Amino acid sequence: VSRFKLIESTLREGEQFANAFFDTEKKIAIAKALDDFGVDYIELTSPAASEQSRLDCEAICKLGLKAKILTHIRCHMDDARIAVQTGVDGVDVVIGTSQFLREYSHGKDMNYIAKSAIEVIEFVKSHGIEIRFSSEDSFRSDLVDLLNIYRTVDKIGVNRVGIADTVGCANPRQVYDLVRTLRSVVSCEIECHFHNDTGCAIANAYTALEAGATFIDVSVLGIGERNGITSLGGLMARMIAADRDYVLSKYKLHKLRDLENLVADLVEINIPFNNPITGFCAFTHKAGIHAKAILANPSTYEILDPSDFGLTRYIHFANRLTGWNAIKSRVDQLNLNLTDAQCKEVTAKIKALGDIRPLNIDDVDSIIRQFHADQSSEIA
Ligand code: HCA
Ligand code: CU
Repeated sequence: VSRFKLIESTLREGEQFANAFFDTEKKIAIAKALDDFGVDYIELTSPAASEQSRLDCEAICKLGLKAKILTHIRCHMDDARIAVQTGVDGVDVVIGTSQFLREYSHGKDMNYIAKSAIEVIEFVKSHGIEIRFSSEDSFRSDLVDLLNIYRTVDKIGVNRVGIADTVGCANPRQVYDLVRTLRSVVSCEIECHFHNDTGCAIANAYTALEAGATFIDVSVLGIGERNGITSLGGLMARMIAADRDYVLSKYKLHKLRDLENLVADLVEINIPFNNPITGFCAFTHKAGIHAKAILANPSTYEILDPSDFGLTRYIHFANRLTGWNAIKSRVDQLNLNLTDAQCKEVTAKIKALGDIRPLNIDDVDSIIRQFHADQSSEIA
């Protein structure tokens, strides 16, 4: 799973998010931030989509970023001719192969799909740039049809073939089976694209890597059609838990939060509370039992180390689930001196008030300070 690469699609799939409208300046800001983070590829909206999309694609190609620039087109010569003129490093071609898309979208049969795929691929290759061929709605496509088309394009020579779970229906076992089968059929690299309608987008991406895929499509915060795709941050969380050294060596994880904030601001959303890594409580420990162990050794209750992302953990001590170890650490922070027995006593007072109403930090600090003052005056 470790040697994976990212195809970052905030500027393509992400533009299909309900709230997204990126003008040229915003696209450039996002592209630079993604490049700075270290993504391998940046995928852009088709230059055939609109005149401004074409101009923006050209502008981003001229930035001289380290990341390779791709654009995403329909499997059609009209689109391909425009794409190869933009200065991109590669083209991602997609065509629907499921019964649904063949009937209700483009209306073409598998022979026509194969013919146009060959034409488009040979044309793009003749311009000396990378080419990926992907089927849309792969998991609801006929397996024999799918393998035939992938075998055909692999023979002509493509850099990657792609599998797309366009409707988010796939589960990890189906992903494993399809990628494994495809791995035995083609010699090129395999890229995967997962929508998150049933909450499997990160798990499916991980499983695809286990089965032999090497490229994963992501977007910042997962933005995309409907509820989006595998999120960049979520995949980073999953992958750092699997191979920390590789992930740390490749991506500037300290920039994740700023990158997410940039995109969240541009599309006017908040970072979800339960977002991997950057959700506001992702490194907050609350129950007394957890706080005690975290203070002794953070790995007891943390699979991710917040400092890998330039973040810090937080021990939530102002609540009735707190314990005396958490309170003792607060006492230390306040620079006060209490024995363990006294800490236990003051913790009981805090918990008693916490049973009556929600507590804030000031409540706890006042109780501690009052208790401390009482102890000192008793001694005096
Ligand atoms: C879409 C297309 C796509 C393409 C994925 C790919 C999908 O329906 O908007 O090129 O691999 O989800 O099928 O995003
Ligand atoms: Cu998609």
